[in-house]
Amino acid sequence: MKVLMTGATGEVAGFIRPMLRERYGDVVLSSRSEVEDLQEGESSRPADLTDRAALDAAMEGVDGIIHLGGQSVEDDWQTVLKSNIDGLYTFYEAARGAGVNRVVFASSIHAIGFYPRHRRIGPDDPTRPDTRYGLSKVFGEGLASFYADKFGIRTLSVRIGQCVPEPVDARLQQIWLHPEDFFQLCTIGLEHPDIHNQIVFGASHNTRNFWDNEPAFRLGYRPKHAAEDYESPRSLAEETERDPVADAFQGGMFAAEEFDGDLDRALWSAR
Ligand code: 15L
Repeated sequence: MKVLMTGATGEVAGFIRPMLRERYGDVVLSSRSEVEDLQEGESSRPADLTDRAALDAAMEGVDGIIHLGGQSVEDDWQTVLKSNIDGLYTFYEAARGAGVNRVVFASSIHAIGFYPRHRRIGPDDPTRPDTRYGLSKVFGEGLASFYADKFGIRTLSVRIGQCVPEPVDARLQQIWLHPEDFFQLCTIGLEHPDIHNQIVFGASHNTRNFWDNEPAFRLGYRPKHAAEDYESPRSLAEETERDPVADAFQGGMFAAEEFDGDLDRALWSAR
């Protein structure tokens, strides 16, 4: 299987590149600029997400894509619109044109960030974006659904909590995704025969997490890492002193930024 990974110069891509090479051999890496530290088995095909011709060239001969590219945190609307709305539409059109029918879409916890921390939710609960960025991930999940039903492109959308090697604080104890576990989800998304369009949560085996990830387990996901196995250097008590809105919602500081709403009502409505 020839796999393309976008967002290839980002942090998460850096974690999974070795695993990708080992499993799939020839891997195509794409970012806005050339990937400069190419390893054996990797090639670079740069493409801006709004540049259809460059995306066409990047996707030539490709069987499956891990799409990590685009805006990965909150920003102004024009920035989010360009890469995560317009750019993602161009991306799916290019995939359709190139005959690629497998996509792993890096969605985010921020698609549901306005759920209270005490609510346990599954992928089928309504979305509750906490930022313009989170809203763009909801759009991406919608786009994936549309392209699956209309054009047969099969997507696994992974709502990543935070993908880093260690869960260094109390929030990460709940939302942490070890890069190896993320890669396991990527292989499921690229290879599992029973995927049409599916949303899962990108979390390791953290007993304190907020999510019911049953659809992922049904597809064979068996996370190997657990946040509880690590010492958390920053305690929940410390975090609790930060911001009442951040502490109330799953999205943390993303929910708190610019918050000018009614905290009690927002919590009550999601009880
Ligand atoms: C995200 O969606 C970001 O891409 C990532 O960088 C983290 O900030 C993460 O959310 C988070 O909320 O911790």
